[in-house]
Amino acid sequence: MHSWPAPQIPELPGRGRPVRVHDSTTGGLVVAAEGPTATLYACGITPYDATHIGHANTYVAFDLLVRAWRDAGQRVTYASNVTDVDDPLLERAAATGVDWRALAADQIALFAEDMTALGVLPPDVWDGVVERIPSVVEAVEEMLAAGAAYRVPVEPGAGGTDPGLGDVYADLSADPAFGSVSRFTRETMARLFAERGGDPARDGKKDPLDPLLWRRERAGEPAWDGGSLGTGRPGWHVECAVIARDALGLPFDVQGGGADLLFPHHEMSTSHDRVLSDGSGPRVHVHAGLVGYAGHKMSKSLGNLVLVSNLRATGVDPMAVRLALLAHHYRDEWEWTDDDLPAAVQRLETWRDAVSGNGGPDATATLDAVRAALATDLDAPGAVAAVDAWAAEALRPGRDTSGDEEGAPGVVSRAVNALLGVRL
Ligand code: 5CA
Ligand code: ZN
Repeated sequence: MHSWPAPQIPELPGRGRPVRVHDSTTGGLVVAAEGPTATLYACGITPYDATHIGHANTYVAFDLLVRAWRDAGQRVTYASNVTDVDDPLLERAAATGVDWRALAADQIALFAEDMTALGVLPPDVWDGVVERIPSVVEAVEEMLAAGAAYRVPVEPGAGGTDPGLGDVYADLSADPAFGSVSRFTRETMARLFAERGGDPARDGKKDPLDPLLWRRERAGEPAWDGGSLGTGRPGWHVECAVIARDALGLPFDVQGGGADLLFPHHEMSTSHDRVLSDGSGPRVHVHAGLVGYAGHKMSKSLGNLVLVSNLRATGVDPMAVRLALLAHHYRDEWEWTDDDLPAAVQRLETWRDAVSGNGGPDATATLDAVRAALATDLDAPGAVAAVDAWAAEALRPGRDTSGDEEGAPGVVSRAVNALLGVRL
């Protein structure tokens, strides 16, 4: 798929330092990518509803990572997907009487508009699941051949003209490292698997946690040629495993998403990565905290949404939306309130005021503080505080301006743009 247009990233003096992030597996800070190149796979949207503040928060978090890597001189490849065929999309399309492809296309276009407005860098590789089906089929065939997957009979009427082939599930017992990403107990895994799209009660599975790899054709559902698997469509986790592997190779540096993806999604996709390779997967797992609204996690299925497109439609400056997100650390769980936006609008105005002057206080320490904050687990609030302090000094009435640097406002403005993605 074509991703959205890339914003310009201004040049900055000097260079950022190596970026460390919190690894969900170990709970510690680790260097996100060693060496001259850096690779990221951040899970993309399921396009059945519009981008809400929670999604935006997660994509802005990974955008900060890409920007910090680039500032540190690393060559970045960022890959993402769109889950453009999945149960919630098909259900929403059926419920609203829209063709599922049209619903997906509309929501993907709206997402791209929202990301463009928020100054989020586009992925270098942006693959829809429906574009990668032959590759997923090959991977599932490979897992079957390796004894890491098995077929489960389908109910009468399912399976098109070839009902005997059955659905295909991963055999988790073939992967001794299963569980090593989340390190959750079996009990927690069982609860989350049931809550987050798994089918623990499906008859014929060896282990209730075994995830679906290939779902045979069902009446009223789209299906693709699956070669020796028979007609059907891919399971969720294997899609991301294959898209990431095809785009980045294995191992790659960071696999990311919102905290709801740690288990089962990233546990399962990493298990598939291992089985499909020599045991490699993502080196680091990074998860953004879930944003809530009105007492619950903001979610398309609950409907408690603050939509980026609605905010834009009411004339809100998208840079203020972005600043509202940056006021929270990406790993925090927080709730969007009516105060978030006015505070960000005020800050944006102050910053714009402060950089509009001819000359200002020296910006070297500010640039360094912004870089240091972002290199330490993408601490956007720390970076924002450093800019706040410079702006407050620049605007302080009666301050001594004799030592002002002519280029300082430009340096701050470019740093805010390049590193925080906020255009002043
Ligand atoms: N298509 C899958 C991933 S392969 C998916 O989870 N799609 S999604 O549209 O539901 O979410 C897109 C991204 O936003 C995911 O990284 C998800 O973890 C994140 N996300 C969803 N809800 C929230 C929320 N309330 N707060 C923060 N991030 C969220
Ligand atoms: Zn994913």
